[in-house]
Amino acid sequence: MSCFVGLYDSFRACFNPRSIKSGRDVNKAYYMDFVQPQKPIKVTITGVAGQIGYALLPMIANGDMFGNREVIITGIDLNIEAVKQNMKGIMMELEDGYYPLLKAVKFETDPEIGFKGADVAILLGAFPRKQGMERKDLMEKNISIFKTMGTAIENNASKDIKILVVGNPANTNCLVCSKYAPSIPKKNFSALTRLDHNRAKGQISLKAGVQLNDVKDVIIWGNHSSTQYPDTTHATIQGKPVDQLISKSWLQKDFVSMIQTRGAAIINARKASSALSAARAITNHMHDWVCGTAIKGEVVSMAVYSDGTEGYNIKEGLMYSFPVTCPGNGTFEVKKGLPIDGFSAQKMKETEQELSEERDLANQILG
Ligand code: NAX
Repeated sequence: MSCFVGLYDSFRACFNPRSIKSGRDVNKAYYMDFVQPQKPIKVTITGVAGQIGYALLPMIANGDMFGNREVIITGIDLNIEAVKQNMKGIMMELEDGYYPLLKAVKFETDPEIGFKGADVAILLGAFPRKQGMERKDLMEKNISIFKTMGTAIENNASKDIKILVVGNPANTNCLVCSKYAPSIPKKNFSALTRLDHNRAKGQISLKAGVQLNDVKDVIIWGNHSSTQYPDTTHATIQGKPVDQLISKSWLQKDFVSMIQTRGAAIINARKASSALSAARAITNHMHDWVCGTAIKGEVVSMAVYSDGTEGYNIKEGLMYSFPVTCPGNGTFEVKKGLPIDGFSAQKMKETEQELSEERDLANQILG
């Protein structure tokens, strides 16, 4: 009998995971080797102590952004006592929130430390427009912030980092940031227009009285500003072209201006800007970019670097919002070959013009 036991033990030693052989904790080893084989994703968020940060952190910690991947979150905000106290409180809440996927959370005030090894960056921190402030003054303040962030990313982050700029003017801030991180490919930078995309889908579904998932292929072109063009000419409801169910004049007038001014309407109602819906859109954007869209080939909107190959006659070197598809390996493809009617072409040019002016102003400030 004892010889059978001995034989069994030696078989077990041959075939069991190295954990057993080396005396490691078997359950932990099983989890690390098989259930959670990938390293945690390091996410750095600037402006984390603001209102979007507060809504966003639980979504990331809960796995809404990266599925069942573990995350390490580093928040960056200003070196001001009240902000630091706020960050301490938020960290305590995350510790108390029972988030098994949250491996670690820390806060920093120095971007050179906060971006060390980052795989993903979400840039919320920006200088807000104050009453009576000139566009040039606002741009100056933000250029200095995004120059600092770009430099810190260049010096410290993973070379494969994915960057999402949210702080306004988001598209041009993103362009400035990319300029100061020249070793990171331009295709790794993006600015948020997913909130506008989600708003557009939401309003079409409400108007038509259908489920959100029934609405497909809405597109946001251009800048995250009041010149953006929410385009429904390729969109469908339950597979039918939208303009078969909703009047073209509503789509071209009321709908376009409603989406363009939705942010201001929320500020009027709430006396604060969008936070919950912004956090949700940031989560959708990053999820789709890193993990892929829920439906293969689904069109979503992302502001990305225009390199002139998109085929929509958009100037090179802008962060312009295009329709994109995300296959799920951390890449995106601009959807090409969509027919553009005269109305759309004009709207796409108007928003391109604004982005072009913002870029020229930024370059003029940078000297
Ligand atoms: P808050 O004012 O609540 O928070 C901003 C935070 O950034 C503050 O905690 C502040 O201390 C911090 N901050 C400022 N300068 C910083 C710096 N240099 N380094 C690190 N932290 C810094 O703004 P919130 O409502 O959270 O919005 C954040 C940004 O998102 C704003 O610029 C806002 O305009 C922009 N938005 C962009 C949207 C988009 O779709 N692209 C939609 C939502 C939002 O309005």
